[in-house]
Amino acid sequence: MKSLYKNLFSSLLKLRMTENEIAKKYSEQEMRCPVHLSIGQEAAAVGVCSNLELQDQVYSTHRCHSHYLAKGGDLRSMISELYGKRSGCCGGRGGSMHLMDPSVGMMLSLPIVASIIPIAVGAALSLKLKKKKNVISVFFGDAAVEEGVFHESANFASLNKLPIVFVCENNKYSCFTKINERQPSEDITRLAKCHNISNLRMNGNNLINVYEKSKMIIQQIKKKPEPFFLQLDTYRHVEHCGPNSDDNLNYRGKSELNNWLKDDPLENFIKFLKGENEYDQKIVNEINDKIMIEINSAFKFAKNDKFPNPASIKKFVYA
Ligand SMILES: Cc1ncc(C[n+]2csc(CCOP(=O)(O)OP(=O)(O)O)c2C)c(N)n1
Ligand SMILES: [Mg+2]
Repeated sequence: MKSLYKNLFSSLLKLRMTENEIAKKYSEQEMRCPVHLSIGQEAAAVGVCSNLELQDQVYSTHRCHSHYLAKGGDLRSMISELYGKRSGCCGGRGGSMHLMDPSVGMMLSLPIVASIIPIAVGAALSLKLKKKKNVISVFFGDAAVEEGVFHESANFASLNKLPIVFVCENNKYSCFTKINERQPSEDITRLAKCHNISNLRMNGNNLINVYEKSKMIIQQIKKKPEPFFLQLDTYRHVEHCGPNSDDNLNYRGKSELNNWLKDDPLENFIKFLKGENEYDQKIVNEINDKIMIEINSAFKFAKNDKFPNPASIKKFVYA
């Protein structure tokens, strides 16, 4: 297997296996932190982040597990954070919607919809003022563009030619409300166009395509700083928050659901590898085993870790 394909596959599989394990622990009521799983949407994170260097920065939302891991965030600190333990990336105070690991450029995740966008734009301004050749990548959902602050941020980034990729993961839903009940068109690039921002809409479940396109976009921004808006159409496989299916509520049509579940990023990539004659079951098994060992060790560590000292409750509270 070519080393690029091996790296992409390992990264994709690690996200899927980690999310599945979190889902399991949550279902067994061993973990109580609410989790917005990225199962089904992982190719966006892997495709974009695989083109980023250590000093490039990522900002994310409530659905941040995949961005954190794809940027190289530490797995133990993530799982400990989900268990509310002191070795967690926020000392056990943040939970699943506040994942960060600045040592690898995973700067911040915030659950208030769209609130991360102006912060990422500020970071892009900082890079530009410091004449750094790095790029910011900010991930958000289709609902975030409905907040006014998205437009102020996009306008500012465009006007000041900031080095930022706006990555909009369009999974069609804001909780239970479909995009066509909220916006006049599912083509969200129309909102980039009105701010004079170069843009592209594509299927976000085809890892190799997302990887290749974002490679070009990121290289271009590094040569000549200016924002880019990338719309990646995708689908979440489980409920908005939690490990279960909520399709008994019938807010997602049966045929839509079946079509999107078949367009699975992991299955798609395996098909791609087979088509290229690059699929090697022995290597895949090795990758799988290595990831499982890492995941088991992270969960074991997190469970044995201590909760934060109650006496430290006021630490980090700004007076
Ligand atoms: C300002 C604000 N309003 C409402 C919420 C409640 N809320 C949390 S996630 C969410 C839906 C977000 O949808 P989207 O941005 O498309 O991301 P997805 O969950 O689909 O990944 C909402 C409404 C919130 N967190 N922040
Ligand atoms: Mg959405």
